[in-house]
Formats: sequence, structure tokens, C-alpha cells
Amino acid sequence: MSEQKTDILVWGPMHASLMQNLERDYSVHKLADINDIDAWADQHGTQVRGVVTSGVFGTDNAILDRLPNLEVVNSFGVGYDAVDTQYLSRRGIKLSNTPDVLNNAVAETAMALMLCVSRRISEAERFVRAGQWPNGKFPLGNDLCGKTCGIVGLGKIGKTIAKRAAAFEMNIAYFRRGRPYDDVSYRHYGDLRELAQDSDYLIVIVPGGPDTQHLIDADVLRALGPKSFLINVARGTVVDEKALVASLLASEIAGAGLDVFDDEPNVPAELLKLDNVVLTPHIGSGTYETRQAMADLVFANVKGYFDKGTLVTPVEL
Ligand code: 8YV
Repeated sequence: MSEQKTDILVWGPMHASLMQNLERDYSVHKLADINDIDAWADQHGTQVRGVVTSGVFGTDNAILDRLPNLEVVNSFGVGYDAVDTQYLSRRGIKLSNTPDVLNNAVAETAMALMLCVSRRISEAERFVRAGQWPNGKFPLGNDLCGKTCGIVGLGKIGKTIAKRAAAFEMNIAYFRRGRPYDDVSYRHYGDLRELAQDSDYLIVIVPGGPDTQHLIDADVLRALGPKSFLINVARGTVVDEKALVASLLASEIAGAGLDVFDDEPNVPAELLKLDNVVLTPHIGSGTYETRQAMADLVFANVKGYFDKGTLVTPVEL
């Protein structure tokens, strides 16, 4: 008789190769296919030992409550602010994420947004497509070279962005509460408003969650000023979106490049009308290579846990 496969609940649509691997080795329940969660939980809830989710889907404690034998949550993505870590910790449930493998892709997205807003690439493309070129010249943009790139959150992705921005001959500065890092020589600011004041491009790349909620508020935006740009590749929650919309409408900052929003996939209607704002649909890690590496790392964590009792990239809870 073949061994019983471990039951896993998959929270939403996942990378195809991850699904293939999971369906081969585990008994997979797909939340998206479950119509009546109570009826499903009555029948299968006690069997489920693992949950596979993503940084975007997160988890819902009311559903996790129905999985009394849950041991591990494996999340696709580096950010896990959509998972209630205190709840997991209380129940002794382990958590893994996918750090490092997406550093380059997210850093490239930050650079893309910075170039896009500085050189007005989206606006210029709309100009050509609308047949406006024969009618006149397109307005000038701004250099990156020689400008100050202020990084809010010099973690692994922040450092990867810094290297790339330095290659564009930008001056690198960063915000960190308290002491500067020992292993970098970039200019340190312990005061976010001062960094904003001195930055031409302020790049937000801190983890989401209560500690960073609305870190970029009306004051910081005012300090950034009418000649400077905000780039957000972190989480929508880190920026006070209402304050950002107000500051853009009042031309208090020069523009913004935004990959993340408060209420994804909904984007404030006011932003859609602004030519100095570049909007992308949370594509920070969205390359073939990176998503494959993330999918492989999620699977390695699932396998590692159920085969050997160890996670490859555990989150300390
Ligand atoms: C998403 C991200 O998780 O890693 C993160 O924190 O925001 C992204 O990589 C990913 O898009 C989930 O599908």
C-alpha cells in the first residue's frame, strides 16, 4: 500500500511549476476551488499540515483556526506582512519566505521606475503613440547622474538598489533609525525628513507591517519637495496614499513611480490622470527567472520541512 500523502492547503493561484511539484508529492487542496469553507473544513480541516500562500495573499486566522493540526506556512515572496506572525507563533506554527532570490529583480524594478519618472518614458511613449510627435517637441527630463538617491531601508534589496544607482553615478544616502551600518560607506541619516530633503529620488524598500505604516507621510513628502520623486517598491502601507495623492495634485513633489498600493489591485483614480506618475501592478519580483527561483525555494521549504523537519529559509517568529 502506498504511503498517505501529506495534506496541504494552497491559498491562491501559484506558479505553475510549484503547483506541479506540490500536486505530485502532496495531497493539495486549493482554497480558490472551495465554495463552502465550513463544509470543507468539517471534512478536511484536521488533515491539513501545511499551507502554501504568497506575500500578496497572506493568510486569514479564521481559516487557520479551522486547521488544528497545521504545522507550517510556506510563503511565496520575501515580505510576510499579510501573515499574522503573532498568531503563528502562539500556535507554534513555522513560517518560511523567499529572501535573496528576488533582490536583483526588485532592484531592477526600482531602477526602471526611477528612469521612467526621470526621463518621462511612459509619458513619452504615450506622446508618440498618440501621433503628437509631428506637432511639437517632447519636454525635457532629469538626469540621474550626479543626483542623490535616498534609500529608505538599506536591507538586502536596498543594498542591491544602492549598487545599481551608484553605477549610474548617483550619490547614495539611506535612512536607518539609530546607528549607521558598519559595512557600507553610504551617507547615513537617522532622520527621515532630512534624508527626504536631501534626496532627488527617494526609494522606499522597507518591509510592510505596523512598524512602517505611513512612514512616508505628508511631512516627509513636503520635505522631498517639488523637484524630487518618490519611488515605492515596498508595500503600499508604507506610504500614506491619501497624503501622496494630495501632494502630487498640489505639485508638492515632482512625481512618483509606484509598484505597490494600499488596496491592490485598486489604484486611486486621481493617480491615473497624472502624467508625472508611473504605475505598475506589483511586478517587483515579476521576471521568469526570479519567479522560478522563488517557486523552487518555496518547494524546497515544503520538502525540507516534511522530509527532514527543517526549513531552508525560516522566518524567525
Ligand atoms: C510578491 C513581493 O510576494 O516578495 C514580496 O514580498 O511583494 C512579491 O514578490 C509576489 O508577487 C507574490 O506573488
